[in-house]
This record gives sequence, structure tokens and C-alpha cells, in this order.
Amino acid sequence: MPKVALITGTTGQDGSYLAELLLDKGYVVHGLKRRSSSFNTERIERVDVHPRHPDARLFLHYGDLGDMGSLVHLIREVQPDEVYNLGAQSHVRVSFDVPGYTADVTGLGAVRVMEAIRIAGVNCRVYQASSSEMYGSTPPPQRETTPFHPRSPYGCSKVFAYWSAVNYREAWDMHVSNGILFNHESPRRGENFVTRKISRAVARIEAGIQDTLFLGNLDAVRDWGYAPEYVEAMWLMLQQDKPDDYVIATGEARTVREFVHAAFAMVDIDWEKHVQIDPQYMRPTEVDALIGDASKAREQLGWVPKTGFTDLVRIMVDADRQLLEDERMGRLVRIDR
Ligand code: NAP
Ligand code: F7E
Repeated sequence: MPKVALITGTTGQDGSYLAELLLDKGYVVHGLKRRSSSFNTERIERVDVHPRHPDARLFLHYGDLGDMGSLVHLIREVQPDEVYNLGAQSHVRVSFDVPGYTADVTGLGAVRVMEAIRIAGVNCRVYQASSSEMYGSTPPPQRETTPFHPRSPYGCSKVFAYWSAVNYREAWDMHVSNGILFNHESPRRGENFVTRKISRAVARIEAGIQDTLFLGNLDAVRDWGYAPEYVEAMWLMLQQDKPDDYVIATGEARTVREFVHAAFAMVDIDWEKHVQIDPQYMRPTEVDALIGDASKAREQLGWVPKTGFTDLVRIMVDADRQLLEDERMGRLVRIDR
């Protein structure tokens, strides 16, 4: 019998890569999607065959992390072996505008998933998408034993979800693992996260249809990895006999300014002629530096990052140049970008 996985956040960057990985491994994959007034399944179109097709192994279900009933019904119906809770209001800047909603979906949503599993009486393994944002102002390098000091409603919500996951593990003997993932990017990254905002703007400026890129804090330091490699780490965590918590990171520290410089350099354009600072993109409290130490994941999971900073920037800029070209030619946009 194939293994059955349930993913919340299937329509997001990580959820789409994880669905593909699990399908490649022979899983039947069920994904939670929320109702939206416009299509929100673009990232998984490549693998989303019609549910009645004989080859179908990916099934999408309406539900919401704010709606306990939908989670209980779904878990009872699909009887998953593994649950990956990736759904979240995941934008840090936006979390200052909608703190209550972020706490509800990103924080309490994780509790709803774990409680729904208990109510449904399903014996399964759980992955909780924890974040380096939980470290906030605690200086780098950050590892599993580093204390948390979150700096945003998003970070606070993730800390609540993290400790709730630990508590379900200890109180109910559930196989729940936290992946503390540092920033990871790809051509599927949402367009209002800084890396994608930059790669998209570089393509448009090169094509002459945009002149200025407005950004906030260029001095922030981040540890940027490549998303498809990070979802492999999620899967590895659930294949361990014992649940545990792991940092997933590259250990390579770069500023936002360095990302901007590298991306514009790829098309031979002087970034200083096109980038302006706009205070609206500054955060009330910033996280200055996140640099992860993933030694535990390397030793216990055998996980190591493969894609370095320059290759990541190249992958993203190339993909956005191709996307723009496809859009301008009126071609159907390739989903595997
Ligand atoms: P993402 O692209 O923003 O995807 C978030 C997903 O959550 C989307 O599928 C979204 O649906 C869904 N969602 C939002 N609100 C929901 C709700 N109320 N009910 C059900 N689903 C909801 O995020 P990502 O980059 O893939 O990240 C995946 C997870 O890892 C998130 O929990 C994020 O906080 C966490 N994380 C990300 C990073 C990173 O660098 N990417 C690092 C550490 C942790 P729509 O498609 O309809 O919006
Ligand atoms: O910002 C600075 C900004 O929004 C990175 C999420 O996936 O990773 C992500 O959170 C840095 C920050 O990602 C702009 O101030 C400058 O210092 O791309 P970001 P994030 O806040 O690090 C963590 C690990 C998660 O868990 C989150 O879900 O870039 N920055 N100018 C800007 N950021 C944005 N978005 N837009 C700007 O114009």
C-alpha cells in the first residue's frame, strides 16, 4: 500500500515542491487548499491531474487552518501516515498589519491540526513548519539550543506553534517534529518576499518595462537556501524513528544589498541607478541577522545544502527572465519554472 500524506499549504512554495517530492516517492498526496476568489493552484498545476483520472495520486480538498471541523473531517477521511503543516500567513511585514489573523492561522492553526489528529484518532507522524524568525534578535549563529526572541507577530506565532508541537510530543507521545528552516527561495517564491521581488524587477528593468525597484532595509543579513532541497529535509525528519527538532540552513550569510548587487550584475546593470529606499518596506522591529548552524541535520539526517548563493540568484533571475519572455509572447506560462 502506498503511504498517504496530507499537506496544509500545498498551494504555497514549499507545499508545491513537497507534493512533487512525495509523488515521486510513490505517495498518495492530499492537499488542503483554501477558498480564494481567484485561482491559487498555479504552483501545483504540473502535478495536479484530474482526481478521477486513473493515474491521479494528488487530491486537493477545501479547508482552512482557521476551521477545526474541516481539519477533523479531512484527517478522518484520508487517514494520513504523515501530516506536513506548512500552511501559514507567512509574510513577516504583513503580520504587523494582521497580528490577530496571523496568530490564529500560523499559531493556533498548528494546534488545530494536532488536535484534529487526536480527535480523529489517527496514528500519524507530523511535521511542523517552524522558522528561523523565532530567533529574532538572538545573535547568530543560531542552532537548536539557541533561545528564541521573536520580533514580529509572525515570529511570536511560530514560537507558540513550535512549543505546542513539543508539548503534543511530550503529552500525547505523538511523533511530531519541528523543522526550523532558515530562508529558502526559488522561482516559486511569493512575489512580495525580497528575493523574488528583486529577481522579478531585474527581468523587468532589463526589458525596459520598469525603472525603479523600491526596497526597505538593505543591511539585513539572511541565510538563503534553495527551496526544493529544504522540502527533502522535511521528509527526512519524518522518516526517523524518534521525533526531534532540526535547524535547516546553509550557514552562508549575505545582506539584502548583496542579493541586489548579484542579481543586477547577472544582467550587467548598475543596481544603484535603479534601487530606491521606501520606508513603507521597513519593519517596526527588524531581525538583523539570521545565520543557521545545521550540523545536527547533517549528522543525524545526512542532509546538506547543495545550491550556493550565486547559483540561487542565477536560478531566480533566469527563471524570471524566461517568465517575462513567455508572458510577453503570450505563451502559456510554464509551471515548472
Ligand atoms: P507560502 O508560499 O506563503 O505558502 C503558505 C501556504 O499556506 C499557501 O498554500 C497558503 O494558501 C496557505 N494558507 C495561508 N493561510 C491559510 C489558511 N488560513 N488556511 C489554510 N492554508 C492557508 O509559504 P512557504 O514559503 O511555502 O512556507 C511554507 C511554511 O514554512 C510556512 O508555514 C512558512 O511560515 C514556513 N517557513 C517558510 C520559510 C521560507 O523561507 N520560505 C522559512 C521558515 C518557515 P494560498 O496559496 O491560498 O495563499
Ligand atoms: O525579507 C528585507 C526585510 O520578506 C527578508 C518568510 O519566508 O523567511 C521569510 O521572512 C529581509 C528582511 O523574508 C524589502 O526587512 C528589504 O530583513 O524576504 P523577506 P523574511 O522576513 O526573512 C522566514 C525564515 C520565514 O519564516 C518567513 O515566512 O529583506 N527587505 N526590502 C525586504 N523584504 C521585503 N519582503 N520587501 C522589501 O521590499
